[in-house]
Amino acid sequence: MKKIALITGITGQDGAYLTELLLSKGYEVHGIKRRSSLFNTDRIDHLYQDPHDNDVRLTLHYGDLSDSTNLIRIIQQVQPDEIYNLGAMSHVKVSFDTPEYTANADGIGTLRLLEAIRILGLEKKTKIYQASTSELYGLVQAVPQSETTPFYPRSPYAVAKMYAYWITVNYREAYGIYACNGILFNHESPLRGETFVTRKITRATAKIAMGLQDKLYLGNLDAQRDWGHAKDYVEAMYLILQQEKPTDYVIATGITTRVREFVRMAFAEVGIRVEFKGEGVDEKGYVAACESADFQIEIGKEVVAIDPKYFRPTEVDLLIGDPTKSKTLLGWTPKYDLKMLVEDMMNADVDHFRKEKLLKASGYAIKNQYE
Ligand code: NDP
Ligand code: GDR
Repeated sequence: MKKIALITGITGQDGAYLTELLLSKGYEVHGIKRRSSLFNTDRIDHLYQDPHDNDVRLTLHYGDLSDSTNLIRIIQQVQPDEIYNLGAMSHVKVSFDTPEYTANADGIGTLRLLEAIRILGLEKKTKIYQASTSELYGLVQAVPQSETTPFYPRSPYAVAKMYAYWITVNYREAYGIYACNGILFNHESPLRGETFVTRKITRATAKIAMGLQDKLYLGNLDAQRDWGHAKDYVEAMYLILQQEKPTDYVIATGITTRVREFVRMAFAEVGIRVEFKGEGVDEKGYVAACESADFQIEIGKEVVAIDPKYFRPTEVDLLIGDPTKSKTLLGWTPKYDLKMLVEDMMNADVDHFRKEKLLKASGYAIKNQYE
């Protein structure tokens, strides 16, 4: 029998990779997408199937995590074997600007799904995966962070996700629902949202190398993150729902890297060596050498600068995960290391901006985007 999965957040980075994975495993996939004034399905357009065709295995439904009636109706109609709750206002900095909305979508949204399972009497049929996060660890208590490390959330996003984490555990214990938290550390890819730091860096690096942008403005260069590739991480989500017993897992690489090092690695991909002058809010990164014949930028040019607007009211300084449990119980190991991740992202962005440069040279304007 073909399994049926329902994915919230299907239009996001992880939603796209997970959809691809589940379709490749023969699943029928349903996704919840928000109504938007523009098309917002770029990441899954290559998987689109005309709903009028026979044997359609990918179906999108309009919906929102803030609307329980809509969630109940979709779940009743779809009767999923597995729900992957990836939908969220996922930007930590933006959550300080929209704390109430974040609590509603990221916290209560999870409750709405769990209640829908209960209301529809699907406790024994429908498994649910909750997209929990390393942001729960927040202010460092101990490293590396594992399933037993205490939480100390440091943003409205993390506090909302903390509610979602515990309500998932509670519904598992109270009602016997197969409900699991994947505590995923940062994972990136060429599909990563443009305002997260890694993608912001790879896009800007490609543009600077191409002469399309002057400088990259960043916030805290000293934050340390345990970065993996989203393709590896969606494999873990799938595995988490295939086990005999439901439980919670840390998914991480076990290696941490500073933001400034990610900057160096990205520029190195286009043959540009960046060195940083000084420390703190005035810090600047200048081109120490330009080794690439393709991308010639002036030596000594400042390519990175700090803009304090990117600092957060409370920061998470250090994340480094301990993936022992997932390696042992799920047999999960990532295929990508950080170097491969940076290469993958840089290749995609260089390719993209090469085309944009051609368009610009032919007189077409390039879009401005907010970061
Ligand atoms: P994205 O920001 O790329 O995608 C978020 C998705 O959620 C989008 O499809 C978005 O829709 C949707 N969404 C936002 N608000 C709502 C809402 N109110 N109702 C329904 N859908 C909504 O995130 P990622 O793919 O990177 O992350 C997936 C999940 O994993 C998120 O929950 C995130 O918090 C969590 N997470 C991510 C990590 C990472 O490093 N990527 C690490 C740990 C956890 P739209 O396209 O319309 O905006
Ligand atoms: P994070 O990711 O907050 O860890 O949340 P993000 O890439 O936004 O920030 C990582 C670190 O980089 C620092 N930083 C900047 N960040 C952004 N976005 N823009 C900048 O200009 C900049 N300069 C420095 C940040 O201060 C931070 O320390 C991500 C999201 O995907 C969450 O949804 C997820 O739960 C966690 O990862 C795990």
